[in-house]
Amino acid sequence: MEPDNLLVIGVGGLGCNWARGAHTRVSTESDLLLVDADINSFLGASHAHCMHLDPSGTERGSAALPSLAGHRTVEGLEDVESVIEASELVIILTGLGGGTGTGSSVELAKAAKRSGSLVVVVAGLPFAEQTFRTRMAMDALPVLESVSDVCIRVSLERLAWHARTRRMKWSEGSGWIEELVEGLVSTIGKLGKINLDMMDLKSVIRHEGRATLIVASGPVDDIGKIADEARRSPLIDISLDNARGCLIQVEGGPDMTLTHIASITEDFTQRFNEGCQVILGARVSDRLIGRLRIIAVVSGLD
Ligand SMILES: Nc1nc2c(ncn2[C@@H]2O[C@H](COP(=O)(O)OP(=O)(O)OP(=O)(O)O)[C@@H](O)[C@H]2O)c(=O)[nH]1
Ligand SMILES: [Mg+2]
Repeated sequence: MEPDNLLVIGVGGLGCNWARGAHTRVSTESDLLLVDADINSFLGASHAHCMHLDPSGTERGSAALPSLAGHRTVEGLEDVESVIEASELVIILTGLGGGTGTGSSVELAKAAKRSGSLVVVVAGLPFAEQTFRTRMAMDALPVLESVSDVCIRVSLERLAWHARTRRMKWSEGSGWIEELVEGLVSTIGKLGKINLDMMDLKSVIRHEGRATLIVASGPVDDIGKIADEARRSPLIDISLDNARGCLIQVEGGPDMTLTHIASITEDFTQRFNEGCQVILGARVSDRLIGRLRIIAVVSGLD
């Protein structure tokens, strides 16, 4: 796949933060589009395509008005159409509950779908005490899910918890959002030992039910622990038991063997549905000597 066939889009303040951080890991194999009404979201990202939703330049957001943001997005689509149309896979990162992310991400997902792209959305869900924002997010989710191929819900609560244990910032993705995007792009965008492609991803996500993405890593001599971490890693409360589809990419250093690949896959998928469709890929990366990393799309969840 050509590099510019992969596009990372950040929408709204939080989404742009996440996208800027995640894109630094995949800048050679994907393009970046930032969408916000607040020009501060574009600072330091001169390499990015930017869609400024407030042409008059006086506002800092969409004043918690998703419909306004949605409307402005549709009006501005023409300027970014060529970037979206060139992409086979579009990854949209956003935090729901504000005006821009909530309203604009739906229109961007629709545009990407119309141009035939596969659309993966990573949607942050507000903290529990943010009741108004949570209500707004919950209203938007079904729409977002209906216009995307995979919609991954990320609880900001859990992300913040992960951030504390990793000494990182949830607003910058806790390290986890970056890993997720890097995993997706490297799974789909690069040649591996056993190559996976877009058709494999499409085939896995067609299973009915919810889908989620998993990233976990650890030393190659403790496969059980990596599989365990993987099963616990979803950032939203959802059980993987009985999953009906799974695309799994195992990455390791040059010391990785086929036995490693087989045992981690077996361990990770042991509680999945008996008839679960498992598609396996593997990739060698010099940076991972002595370690294994798995990235999985798990679908058909109850
Ligand atoms: N507690 C807390 N939550 C935040 C903060 N910033 C963002 N969030 C959460 O992230 C969600 C998305 O926020 P933003 O990305 O800033 O919103 P936006 O899409 O830019 O929307 P507008 O600014 O209203 O146009 C919110 O609904 C909150 O749940 C923050 O500073 N503190
Ligand atoms: Mg904002």
